[in-house]
Amino acid sequence: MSLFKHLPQIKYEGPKSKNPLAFKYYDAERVIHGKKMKDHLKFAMAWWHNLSATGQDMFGPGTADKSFGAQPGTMEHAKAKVDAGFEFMQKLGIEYFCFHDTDLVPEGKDLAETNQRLDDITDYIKAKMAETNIQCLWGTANLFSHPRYMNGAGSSNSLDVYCHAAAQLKKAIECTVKLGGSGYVFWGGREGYETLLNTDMQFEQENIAALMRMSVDYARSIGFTGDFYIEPKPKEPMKHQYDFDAATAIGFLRQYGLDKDFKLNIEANHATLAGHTFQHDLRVAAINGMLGSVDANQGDDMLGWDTDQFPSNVYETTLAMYEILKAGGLQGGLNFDAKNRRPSYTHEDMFEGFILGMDSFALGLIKAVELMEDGRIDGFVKQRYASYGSQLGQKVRAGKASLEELAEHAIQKGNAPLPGSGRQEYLEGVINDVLFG
Ligand code: XLS
Ligand code: NI
Ligand code: NI
Repeated sequence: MSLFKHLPQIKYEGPKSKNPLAFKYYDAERVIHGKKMKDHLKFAMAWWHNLSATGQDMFGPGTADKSFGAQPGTMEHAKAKVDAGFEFMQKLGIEYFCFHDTDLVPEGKDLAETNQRLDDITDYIKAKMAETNIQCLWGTANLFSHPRYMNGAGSSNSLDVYCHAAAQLKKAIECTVKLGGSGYVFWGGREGYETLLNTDMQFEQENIAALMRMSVDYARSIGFTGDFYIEPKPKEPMKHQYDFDAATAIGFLRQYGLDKDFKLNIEANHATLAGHTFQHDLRVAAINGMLGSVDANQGDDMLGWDTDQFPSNVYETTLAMYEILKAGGLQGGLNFDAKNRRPSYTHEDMFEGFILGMDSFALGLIKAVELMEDGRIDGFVKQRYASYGSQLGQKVRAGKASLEELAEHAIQKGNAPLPGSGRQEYLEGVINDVLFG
């Protein structure tokens, strides 16, 4: 049964097209910068937003009907979501998906029943994957929604909750391996605290690290060869989350010896909540060799929470793709951890959200390549550090200089002149030129 039969196969029609159900920039097979667009932009559908979320918020119920012809809360509905999801991805030419365990099936009366349901649904998904060229980008466990996780999972004060989380992790890893996922994500969810008055921070962080270590060991023992990712986020739902931003997560991974198995999944809206730009966290991950995957969305500067909007800001997608290209691309992909606004509640809106996001990133890719080919930005940055090209500068760079000889250089000069202008306004003009010129 087709759930989206009133909706067409979404095709590339080019920038002049006014057809809302067509791509203007995303041309999957087009080769750019040495690769097909679809290989630069491994777009993924997030099971939770696209197939499960109805637009419910704190002030009212959902507006979107995601029943797909079945009764929510049943296994028929879980299967209807699979059917809808695969039809949706095929119509958009999306080749990857991401999931939480609890997105796939309604939780049973106990873990054993939930696990049985997960076995059944992953059989069903696997069959669909075999019929299509759609793959699993990454899986994860929802260790934050159920009330038992009110204090987190790895950071919980309760050993029983900690073990329950371990059981969910074990099963979610098994599902990810069964579906051939190339990554496994840890988003901290409620791994943080509300008040230090009741919290032993060190105890909690050690426990989180131990749970990650056990997860890696188990996953490797059943043949998982992909990457684990931490997805940093500074706050929401907790006041203070331990994986605050890329730099904090990297420090944590190194402290606990997890950095060989983990990389980062950088989410745009999480970076901005941490007071950074999206590009900043991409760069921090990249220069530490930890840029793994991306949750592609966008926040709203006026709002202090994770609005998870479909990316529309081409200035941002250009600078993000610039970072990604300069880092040599993504091993992972671009998962649309994004949802329609509550008043955009139709099936057409689901398609138009993805078309917006895919086109925004495709245009960002095109413009980022132009920016690299233009060379003015790169050239300026290179020239800005040119003084280190001197003999002494090279010694500094090689870590072979001493404080005495640098001081001697300074004393001979008498006074250090001002460094050259940063020319930010000129550079911003260059960006405008490449974007709109
Ligand atoms: C929430 C997170 C979540 C993760 C997966 O803010 O973005 O959706 O991506 O658990
Ligand atoms: Ni998020
Ligand atoms: Ni996310």
